[in-house]
Amino acid sequence: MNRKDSIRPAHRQLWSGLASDDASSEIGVLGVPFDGATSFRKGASFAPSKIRELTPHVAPYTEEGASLSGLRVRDYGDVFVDLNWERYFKTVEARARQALHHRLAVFLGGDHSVTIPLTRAFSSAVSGRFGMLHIDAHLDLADSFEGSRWSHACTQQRVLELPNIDPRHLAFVGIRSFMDDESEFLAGHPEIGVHTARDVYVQGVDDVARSVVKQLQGVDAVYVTLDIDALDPAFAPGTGTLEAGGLSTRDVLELLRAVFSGLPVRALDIVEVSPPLDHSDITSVAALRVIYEAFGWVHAKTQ
Ligand SMILES: [Mn+2]
Repeated sequence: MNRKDSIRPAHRQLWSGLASDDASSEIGVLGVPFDGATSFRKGASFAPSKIRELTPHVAPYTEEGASLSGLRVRDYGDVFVDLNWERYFKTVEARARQALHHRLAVFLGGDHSVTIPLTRAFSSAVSGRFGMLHIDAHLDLADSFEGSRWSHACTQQRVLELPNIDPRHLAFVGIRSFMDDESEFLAGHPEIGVHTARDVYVQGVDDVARSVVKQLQGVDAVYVTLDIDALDPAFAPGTGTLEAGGLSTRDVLELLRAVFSGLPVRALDIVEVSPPLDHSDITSVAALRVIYEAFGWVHAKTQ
C-alpha cells in the first residue's frame, strides 16, 4: 500500500519508525529495568517499557524541525531482572557493550545504580580517558548507603574507581541535596565541577554549560547520566526522590545541546523515571524529548 494511502502516519511505530536491525545504526538503545537499589519510592523498572510505548506518538523531528529521517535506532530490548544482583550487573555490563558499538548508546534505567555496570562497560569500551557529566539533584557520592556499595546513592564513587577517569573530568549539574560524607569528599576534591540548581538559576544555563565543556575538554569520550530528578518536580513529578527547586526541561535541553556540540558524548543514560509515580506521563515525555534531541544532534553530525 502506498504510504500516502494509509490513515495511520508512518511514524506510528516503535521509535517513530526509526527502529532498525542494522549493525551500523547510529544509535544503540538498551533498557535496564532495575529498581532494587532505590532508597525511597520505586517504579523506575517500568520506565523502559513506558518510554518505548510512547515513541509511536513522537514525530521523528527535533524541536526545531530537523527531520530524523534516515537515522537508525537499534533497540537491544531490556536486560531482564535477575534476583542475584551481582550476576545481574555483570549481565548489564556485557549487554551494554553491544549498544556501545554505535555512535551513541542510549540507556534507559532503572534506578541510578544501573549507571555502575553501564559505566564499567563504557570504561572498557572506550579507548583513552573518559569524562562524566552527572545531571542530578543528588551527588550519589556516598561510599556506601543502607549497607550497600551499589546503592543508587553510591554511583559516582563506583565510577571514580574505574581506571580511566580522573576526578577533574567529573562534573555535576542540578545539585541541591547533600549528605555529610559527600560534602567531606567534595572538600577534598576541589577539581570536581559542582554546579548547583541555584547556580543554573543565577548564572544562566549557558554559562554553566560553557564551564562544563571547558572542564571536560580533552577527554576521548564522555558519558552523560541524567537522573530525571535533576528536573524540578513541576517538570518531572514521576520519580522516587523528589527535591524542590530544580532545573526546567528547557535548562536540561540547552545544557545538553552545548555538551553534545562541544564534547565527544558517546553514551547517555536516563534514570529514575518512575511511571507509576507520574502524572499524565509528564516525566516520560521529558525523557523522550531529551532522547529525541540527542538523536537530532547525532544525526546532524553523521548524515
Ligand atoms: Mn537523584
